[in-house]
Amino acid sequence: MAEPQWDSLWTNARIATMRAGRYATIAPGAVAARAGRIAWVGSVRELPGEPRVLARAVHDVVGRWVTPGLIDCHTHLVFAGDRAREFELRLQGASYEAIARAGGGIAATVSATRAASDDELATQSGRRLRRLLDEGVTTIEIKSGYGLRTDAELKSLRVARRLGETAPVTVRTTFLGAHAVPPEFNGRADDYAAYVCDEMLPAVAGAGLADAVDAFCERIAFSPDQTARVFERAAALGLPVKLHADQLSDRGGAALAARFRALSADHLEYTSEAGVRALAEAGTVAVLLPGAFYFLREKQVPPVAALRAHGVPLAVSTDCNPGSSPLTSILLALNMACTLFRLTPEEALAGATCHAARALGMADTHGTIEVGKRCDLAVWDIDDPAELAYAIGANPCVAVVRGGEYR
Ligand code: DI6
Ligand code: FE
Repeated sequence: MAEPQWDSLWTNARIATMRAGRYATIAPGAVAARAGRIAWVGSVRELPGEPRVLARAVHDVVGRWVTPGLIDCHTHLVFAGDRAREFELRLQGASYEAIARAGGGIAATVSATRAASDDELATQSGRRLRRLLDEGVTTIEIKSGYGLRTDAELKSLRVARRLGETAPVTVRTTFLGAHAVPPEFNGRADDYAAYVCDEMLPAVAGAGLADAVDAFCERIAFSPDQTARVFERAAALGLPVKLHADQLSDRGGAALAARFRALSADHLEYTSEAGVRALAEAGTVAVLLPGAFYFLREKQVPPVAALRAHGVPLAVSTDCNPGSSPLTSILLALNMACTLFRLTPEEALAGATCHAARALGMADTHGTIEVGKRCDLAVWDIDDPAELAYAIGANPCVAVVRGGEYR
């Protein structure tokens, strides 16, 4: 008898392929994997033979929903300590910006992260990662930005890479040296930006530890000029860029990101119509982060209707970080994207699959269930895919397939 052509076959599934950002459902459907990639997807009726003859392993998912593995495309997952105390202060009236100006906020996480060993950092961050993986996440982006010194930034990126080797998840790393001005550079943001460009960026690129470069363009962080300098250096080193843009005020961040053909512009609460148009022209993905909006009790929502009207792809992510979004649930992020930003459940799911892949420059290989893509799948005990964004605090994920295998 001939060798089976596929390694594994999942059959009797209801498949939300998320092709072109739509559910694009196939039911009853089947999906097959060979060498970690999707080798076949289609209706059960069209399978080219008997399942047992076609694949070495056959999994009957008995009508469960199957989606692409979820992609969390914007996280600051690697940090030490927590900021629960700061949460207390904020509830007694202090604002996020006031706490940051008083040396708390990001600076507090920076001291804890600098002091932690690689192992400590990996243990603390691994706990957060586990919670995301339990909800069907198969790819995650992890930013540095709590080291703000060459050694500590390298350590954070090293730990992020290591999490991708020790846990069943694909990790994309982003260097966010321009996240905040560290205490040693107080009042000297220009000097620190130069240090990021001249010393940290070449060291990080030289060590091959970053897949992209990000910056926080904001009144309490870096100006558009400083950000542009970081981006010019990133481009010279051949690294794509992303930007924390217009989160707390309109600094023209979206247009700046577009000028550098950024993979994504993230937050965007204060982005103007002109900024939206620039994103559309550049093909830059808008990453919406409702967890930060919620946790900081922001009032201005991102211009979702304009982004939609201009055809800007919308991604959704946790922004997992200790200060503004201590969120380790991608499903809750989907819910918030709908309740707070008025995305549809279909748009929200596309935001954590298809469009999230594009925000990481991985659209050719990840984010949809299509032949040739990596076989990363999540299996759900739900009756309708809208439930993923609808339910609050439920985790209907019953199995995860990573690179064609249950892991
Ligand atoms: N925007 C944010 O909301 C986070 N970083 C950023 O650039 C906040 C990070 C923190 O407060 O620790
Ligand atoms: Fe962020």
